[in-house]
Amino acid sequence: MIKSRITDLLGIQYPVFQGGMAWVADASLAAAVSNAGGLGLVSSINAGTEAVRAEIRRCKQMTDKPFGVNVMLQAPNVDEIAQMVLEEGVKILTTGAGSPYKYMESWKAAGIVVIPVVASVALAQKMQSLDADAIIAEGAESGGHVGENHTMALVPQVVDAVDIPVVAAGGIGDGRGVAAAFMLGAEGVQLGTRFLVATECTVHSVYKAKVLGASDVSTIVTGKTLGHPVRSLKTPFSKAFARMENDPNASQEEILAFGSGALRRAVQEGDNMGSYMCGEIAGMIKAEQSAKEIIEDLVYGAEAVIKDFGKRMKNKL
Ligand code: TUI
Repeated sequence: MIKSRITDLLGIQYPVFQGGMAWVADASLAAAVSNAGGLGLVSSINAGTEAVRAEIRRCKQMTDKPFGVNVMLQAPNVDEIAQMVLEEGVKILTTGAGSPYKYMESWKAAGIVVIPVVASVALAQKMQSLDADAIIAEGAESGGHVGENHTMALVPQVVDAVDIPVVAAGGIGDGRGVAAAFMLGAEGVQLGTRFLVATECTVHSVYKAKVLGASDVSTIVTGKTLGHPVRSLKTPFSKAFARMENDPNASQEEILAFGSGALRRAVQEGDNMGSYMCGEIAGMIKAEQSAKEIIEDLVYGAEAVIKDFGKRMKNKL
């Protein structure tokens, strides 16, 4: 059984987090992951602050295990969300897409365990100095908003730069990825894409079908020209977006308007002109499974490859 400072810090059975995916990570998914022994996360990107509050309350009803909330720092209502999580007595927070420095003092004073997602060593060190309890180092293999470094290079550099525990994210799809993350020095893992096809994940069936049908070359990063790179499945929408952002005649306003609401359209409507955010490991996912089956496959799969390692090598180490 893989235990680490992360399982101790959070009081969870397995060091496996479900990414707090925008519009996707609702109470249904988060509670299922927490009930299965991992850490479920409710996304703060939903139909407004009150909708997120309702999901947090629903999650409390659905599990008595620890769960957290992901605060997306580029959301227009982020100040409201930062206050609402205090009002709701949320015990664990992750943050994404920026620096949560503005909120750290109030969250820590309330006794919240704060685990920022970082995409660089510099931000990891800054977060440690602001009293973060752990760090999620997310490589650019992940779906959604991405940084520049990839997991294999990012995780060991962050591990060397901080003393707090590091959770690896981006490019992890099965037990082999979990084992590799631990070899790089991580003490936990976070996965989004694999949980997109969990039975308890409420995304549109078209979204799940697209992820299940994906291969290793099915994703594309768009939005670099806007300073907001996003990895998603190659679809008529993402290809049109890529063309538009490289078209000198298209204005920033036009491009932003074209992208506006696209993730929600994919998640809720299965719209072909939606944005199907998805990580590079999609090609590995072949079946819809319950959150419990996914977590057990990850944890026992990791243990199996670690135990088998000696047998697969030609020489004894
Ligand atoms: O946040 C994410 N992934 C996301 S958020 C999101 S919401 C959305 N995006 C576009 C359209 C509609 C909705 C979708 N995916 N992952 C965590 C993450 N954070 N990855 C990378 C980073 C990051 C990058 C730079 C964190 C901090 C950072 O720091 C910059 C700075 O301010 O120093």
